[in-house]
Amino acid sequence: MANTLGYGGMTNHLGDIQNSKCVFIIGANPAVAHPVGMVHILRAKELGAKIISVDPHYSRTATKADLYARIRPGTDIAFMYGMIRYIIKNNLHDKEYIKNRVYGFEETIKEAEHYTPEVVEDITGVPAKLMIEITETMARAKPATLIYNQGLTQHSVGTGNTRQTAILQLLLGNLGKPGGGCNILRGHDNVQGASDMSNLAHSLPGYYGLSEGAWKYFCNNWKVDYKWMQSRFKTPEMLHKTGYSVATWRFGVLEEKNAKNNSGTMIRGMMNIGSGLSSISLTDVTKKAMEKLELCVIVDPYVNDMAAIADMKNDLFMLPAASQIETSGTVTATNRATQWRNQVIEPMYECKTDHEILFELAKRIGFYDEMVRAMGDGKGNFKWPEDATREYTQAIRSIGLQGVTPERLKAQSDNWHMFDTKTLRGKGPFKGEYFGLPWPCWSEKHTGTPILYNIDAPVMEGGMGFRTRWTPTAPNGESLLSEVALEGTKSGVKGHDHITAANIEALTGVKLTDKEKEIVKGKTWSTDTSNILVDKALAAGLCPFGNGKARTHVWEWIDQVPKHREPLHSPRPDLIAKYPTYKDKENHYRAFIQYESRQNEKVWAKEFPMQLLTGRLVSHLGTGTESRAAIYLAEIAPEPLLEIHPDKGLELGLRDGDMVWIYGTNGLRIKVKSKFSLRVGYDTASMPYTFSGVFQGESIVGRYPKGLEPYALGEGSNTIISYGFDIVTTTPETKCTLCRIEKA
Ligand SMILES: Nc1nc2c(c(=O)[nH]1)N[C@H]1C(S)=C(S)[C@@H](COP(=O)(O)OP(=O)(O)OC[C@H]3O[C@@H](n4cnc5c(=O)[nH]c(N)nc54)[C@H](O)[C@@H]3O)O[C@H]1N2
Ligand SMILES: Nc1nc2c(c(=O)[nH]1)N[C@H]1C(S)=C(S)[C@@H](COP(=O)(O)OP(=O)(O)OC[C@H]3O[C@@H](n4cnc5c(=O)[nH]c(N)nc54)[C@H](O)[C@@H]3O)O[C@H]1N2
Ligand SMILES: [Mo]
Repeated sequence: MANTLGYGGMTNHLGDIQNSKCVFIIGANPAVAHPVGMVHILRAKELGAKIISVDPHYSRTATKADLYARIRPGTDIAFMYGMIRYIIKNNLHDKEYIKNRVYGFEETIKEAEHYTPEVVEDITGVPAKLMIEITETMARAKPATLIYNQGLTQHSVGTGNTRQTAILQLLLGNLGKPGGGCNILRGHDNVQGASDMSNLAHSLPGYYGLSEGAWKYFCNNWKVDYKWMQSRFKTPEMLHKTGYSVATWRFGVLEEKNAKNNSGTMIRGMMNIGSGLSSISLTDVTKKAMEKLELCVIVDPYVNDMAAIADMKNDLFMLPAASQIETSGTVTATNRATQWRNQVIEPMYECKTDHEILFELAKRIGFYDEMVRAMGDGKGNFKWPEDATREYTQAIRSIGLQGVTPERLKAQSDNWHMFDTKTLRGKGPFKGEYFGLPWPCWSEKHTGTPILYNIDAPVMEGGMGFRTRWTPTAPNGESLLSEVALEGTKSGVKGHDHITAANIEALTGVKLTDKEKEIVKGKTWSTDTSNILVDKALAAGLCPFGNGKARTHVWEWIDQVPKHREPLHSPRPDLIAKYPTYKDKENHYRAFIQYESRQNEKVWAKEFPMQLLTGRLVSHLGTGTESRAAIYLAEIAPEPLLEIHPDKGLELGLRDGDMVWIYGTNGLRIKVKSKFSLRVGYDTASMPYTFSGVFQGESIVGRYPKGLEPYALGEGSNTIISYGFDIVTTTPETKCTLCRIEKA
């Protein structure tokens, strides 16, 4: 899911949570989704930390919390503004930290002024007294950590939510501190690696963006001609345009009006590698789009559920992919740490690894030579995956991967026992290294960075300020450079801009030789592949990307500070006028995406009075394609259950366990078994999203190839999840769905 804007993952790491005095969990359920990570949270609790859970669902995590607030879905920005306002009014903020390291707080304070405890209670449904108790507990604990996940991101305001968490932690001076930070517990195995490598539609690898400079930099690394690269696209401008996302491609198949964003063409073919497809909201739209395609190729070790749902004729090909135990290479964890994974068995039967399939595809299309040119001898003789690892780590300097070599990773992964699980510090031969060399790892001598933005550590041990990624000065003339130096800085420099060939001598006080000058001419720390600029900066105790202030006011964005906006399908129509959603977006990942036109289409809550939550089960993963095919896991959770409050259930004429129809705002319905539960509020129901095999009440199990039917079958919630997408990333607004429930 493309919800990463530059830095994703954890600022700190799981073991470090044990240093926390308060663990504030908002929109995450680690007891279910990160059971191993949860152990660290429980250890922190044993050591005296207070646990807080803010969640519309009384989750398994919430059962371990000292304080639990049942929040209305989609109102977290308002809730955190309530906290921010209270913190300011009661002088609980870290003034010194803000003065030294943060830009734009006045704007935050101005916006927060509106969110009195009463206003917050009205919007969020959380009693004012409880919000205040939570804020007091969080603000007085030093340090406090903040954990979030999909409860915050799958919203039209998802990006605003995630910004708001960082703003709250900046206000309390908790970012860049052991036991503090914003810790996003990420999803799949290697999802951090996938976003660093940029399986994303809006950037080249390493968050370099799509500018001409970025393309030229990568073409240089890949040893291909920039003009040749341009020639691969319909027009040269298309190099710089954000592509379709996993959520929007369907509109590129179905809606003619989007062709103008896509060089005048409609999408006619699709190759899907490792996405469940039914994981995206509006399953019927995906189905229609697939049925219209002229060619559809699915690369998957299992029968992808969408292949069974869509009614395709002779135009669907399923290529059996090898699983991850049949291949080797790097995987990057939620804390930016990379591990080397060894192949356990050879690919079985006729399946092939993903990279083999991609190489074969490149050969058929005719760019295999260019694809492998930067590996090994450049003539097609290379060692997989070591040379591929070298290629990407040496190119991705923006997040400091250049110190992450296959040799270091292999040695570490073979010697896990030589690392401390709480601090990640190595022992014996690994003294001076953190496990997984969490990025940035600026050189082969660098330790890796266990905690981002920590100015109390020297740069060679992972110290850094905030990035100066934008400009050194704000439009109002205020400096965006930090007012405090990084520990161990030699030249007396406090805040400074990112390191370039032009400023290196002035900032470090070191003279470059003529030869060095020639090599780094026109380069910056992130484009100088000789690492001269980075090495000189490190030697002077400076962080290559600068030492800036965190920016809470983003002057070029629609929401310059986060704003509460009612979900597209709001259960509180009375609040829409006051907190309306965004204007419709003409070209959002190449598709026309509705916001206000959808919100105002009708009073949705009249016809669809219930909110539907969807989330995870311990025994199934994602769409459940893999886990529902495992007989023992299927036995634990054989079908989806809809949790519904007993009062609501009785009002609807249900008895516990009755089958119900759930009607969605898209005109579709699904049939599931009810389960009376006090985990949900009176107006909210909850179900897992991890099922397939039943579509709108009908079994589709006969559509799977014989012998390959999943054991656990049931309706997928995304058939009826409401329309809606994040304003920046197009992540579906699955966490704010309205529905109507009736006895079946
Ligand atoms: N067993 C298992 N583990 C998994 C996965 C799996 O499928 N199965 N999937 C992995 C993946 S890909 C991911 S991304 C992670 C996801 O991990 P999580 O995000 O922790 O899991 P979710 O169940 O999606 O949602 C978390 C919580 O957010 C709450 N929530 C919903 N809406 C809101 C809201 O508006 N505000 C607030 N404050 N809370 C809200 C839900 O009630 C739920 O308790 O899990 C990973 N781990
Ligand atoms: N309603 C609702 N919808 C959601 C969510 C929610 O909370 N609520 N959560 C969202 C989130 S956070 C996520 S991450 C998505 C998850 O959605 P997906 O990523 O679509 O879910 P998975 O089931 O993990 O699908 C992965 C697919 O890859 C295949 N696969 C596994 N290993 C390999 C491999 O090595 N190679 C290849 N080629 N294929 C492989 C699997 O068999 C499966 O078909 O769902 C999203 N959708
Ligand atoms: Mo995810």
